[in-house]
Amino acid sequence: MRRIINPFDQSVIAEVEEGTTADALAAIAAARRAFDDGSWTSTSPEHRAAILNRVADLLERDKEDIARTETLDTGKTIVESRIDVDDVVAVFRYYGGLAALLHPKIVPGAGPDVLSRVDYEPVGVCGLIAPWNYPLLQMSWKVAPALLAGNTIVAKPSEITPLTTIKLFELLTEAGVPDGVANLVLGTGPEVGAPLSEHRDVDLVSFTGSLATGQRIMVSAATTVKKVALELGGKNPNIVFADADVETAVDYALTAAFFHAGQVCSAGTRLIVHEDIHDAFVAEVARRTDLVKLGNGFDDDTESGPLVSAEHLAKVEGYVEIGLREGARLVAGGKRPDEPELANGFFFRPTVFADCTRDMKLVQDETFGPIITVEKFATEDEAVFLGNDTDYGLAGGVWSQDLDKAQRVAKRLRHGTVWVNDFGPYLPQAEWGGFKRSGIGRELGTSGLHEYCEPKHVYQNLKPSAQNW
Ligand code: TXE
Repeated sequence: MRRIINPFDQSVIAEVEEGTTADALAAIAAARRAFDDGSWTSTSPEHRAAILNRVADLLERDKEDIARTETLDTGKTIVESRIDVDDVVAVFRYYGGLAALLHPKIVPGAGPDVLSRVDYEPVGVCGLIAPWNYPLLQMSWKVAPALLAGNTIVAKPSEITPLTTIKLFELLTEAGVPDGVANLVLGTGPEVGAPLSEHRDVDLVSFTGSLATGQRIMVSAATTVKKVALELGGKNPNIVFADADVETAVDYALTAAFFHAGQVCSAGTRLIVHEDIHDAFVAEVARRTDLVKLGNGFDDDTESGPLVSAEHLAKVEGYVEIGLREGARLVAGGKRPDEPELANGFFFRPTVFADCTRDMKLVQDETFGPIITVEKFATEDEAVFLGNDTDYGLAGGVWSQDLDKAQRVAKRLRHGTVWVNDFGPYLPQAEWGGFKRSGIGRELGTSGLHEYCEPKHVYQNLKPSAQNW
């Protein structure tokens, strides 16, 4: 039995029964049976799409309840949680509109006596592993395309934030997903997650989480050569040129870094500012950072909630010490808040470090907390160099009113998403994922569906003739 904690005040909001490895194996077996009996796989894509649209309806029906649960479980503000549910609805509806992409494609040009087509078959049993920062959202990015493609699934949410995933799986059942097709197992990574990457009856594992766990999953998936899709976070540059609309860029710099207390894989925590505006820009970012209102996610005036757990708070605090040791200049935050009413929560003041350099661990590591590092640049080439100076490659932003320059820089950035004069939005229709160590494969968009398909070429000779062997 695990107690699920509200990170705002450490109160117990639920107790859940966790699964063991034996439960994970039972779920894999159930998913295998449901896949192999063919009854789900042989339904039409339109049938499965209709179910996804029903799931979207049910999510809308229960939106407020789900959003409140997400805020209790993660600490994020209720506004953020409502946005998450809206986005999840949009994702189910988007995939609910893509059934036609699964129809066979007739291959032209094979000759008059040949019928050639490509079928889009499901991969099989898919293991889906999600983290704690966007529990419902990140699981939904996997569940919707996997089911549309006709796969059966075994899902494991993060052990610290399982509540909205439980709700999602109840809604899948209510929407008509048959028994054995969508299986949920709660529990820890080693107990429940590891079997999903190791077991021979799992054909694909899709994982969002840390680089270290992603690497482990890739290694264990190698034994059975299962397909692997990974989203492993980022260290995302936010580049501001001197000709940017500075007031707007400051505003977005704060949102980019402090939304959900920086616990966002695409958070813009690496601010890279042109030398001509640098000092004034940093001063304004620091001033505004000190004004960020921390509090209970349910309060209207709360701008940022707590971090998710005591362990994560300790990690973020550790990075402040690292930054100070490395010689970065602390210009805002850097500590837990003073307000006594926040003392029981895992709160950390939004933090800004100036005078940062590319060799610092603070600059290179994904802190996953509300910490901005600021570096200075002089030329466009230098901005591009710094923007790409990371092992990750998930996302980045460019601020300039010279749109030719902004597009030139966007083209040269080695990141899966680049925002110009914005930071953060994504679309269900547009691919999401990382270059370099930010991962393998893409979620969302049509690529997010094809991850879960095996294209099969069927070649039929309409006039076989003697081969004269
Ligand atoms: O991640 P883990 P943690 C980053 C972020 C954060 C760090 C650590 O920097 O500080 O990762 O977070 C499951 N086999 N991101 O420790 O361990 C685990 O139970 C299979 C970035 O929470 O990667 C959970 O469900 N599964 C990120 C999931 O993996 C295993 C979001 C993620 O946990 C497993 C979250 C194993 N051996 C953290 N071990 C992003 N990309 O957005 C653990 N898990």
